Amino acid sequence: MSLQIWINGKLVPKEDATISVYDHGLLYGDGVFEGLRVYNGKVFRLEDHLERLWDSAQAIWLEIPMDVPELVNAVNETVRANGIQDGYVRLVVTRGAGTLGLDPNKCSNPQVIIIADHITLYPDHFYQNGLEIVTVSTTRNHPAALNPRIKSLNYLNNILAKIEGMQAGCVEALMLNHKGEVAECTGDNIFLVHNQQILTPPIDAGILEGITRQVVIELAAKLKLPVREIPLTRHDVYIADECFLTGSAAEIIPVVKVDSRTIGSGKPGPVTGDLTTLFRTATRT
Ligand code: PXG
Repeated sequence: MSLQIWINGKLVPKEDATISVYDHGLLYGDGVFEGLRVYNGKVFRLEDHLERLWDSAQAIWLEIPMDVPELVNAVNETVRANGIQDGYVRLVVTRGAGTLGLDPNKCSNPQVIIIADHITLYPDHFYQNGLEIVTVSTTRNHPAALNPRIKSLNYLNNILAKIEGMQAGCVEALMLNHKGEVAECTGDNIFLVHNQQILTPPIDAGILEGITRQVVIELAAKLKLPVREIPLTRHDVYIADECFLTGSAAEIIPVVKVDSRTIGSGKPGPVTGDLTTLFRTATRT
């Protein structure tokens, strides 16, 4: 059976789930989105994702034409209708169809789209052995331009960084902010472990406030390890004992090489391992 897509109040077969070519989501990347995970048929941290979706929409003057309980129901219904046990939900709100020209006031009908599907994870060997990443020259969006806290449909900044990373043979790429500090990767937040402390850039380094990042910060308390949200440089990355990335799609993935430097022992470290075990328990039980 064809995938059922939720679009504007109803579930329709994938082939019939269409939007206008005049939609400003397509014409200008004018809209917001979320990427969520489903574990055992339940959407993980749905409320947190919806809060971020509403915050993103608020920041771009986009009114979501539903309330939170309605969207909770719609997401759950879409997951159920497609029989997704372990998978991925993509939630998209576009500005809607308008006229040519930037003016969002010409768009009258924001489109709410929910896709519930399976997800292709990184191959297992990356989780076993760790990733190699490189710092790329594409800088993370300046917060005064398009704030990285907004999960907008315009992801070109990250896509360009991803291309640079892939050209260097890496599946993820490290982006710096306009000050040259470590920001995040193209679809993942970054953490370091150094001298039994967990370090991660603060939100005002110009990053997406990742839900998985928040979960890891909460789980670190169980390990009785302090988490410090402080500005980090590439030097801090190079001298770290461990490095890992977090994201709804990647979950927790170890990094063992950055810019050709071996991080720590060159193997996924013990703190990364302990956090991964806690994360598996939190998501799968
Ligand atoms: N930084 C950026 C720039 C992201 O886009 C994260 C960090 C991690 O945030 P969460 O809330 O997921 O822990 C993201 C999230 C996709 C996809 O479809 C992208 C993300 C997450 C899931 C799927 O490419 N990005």
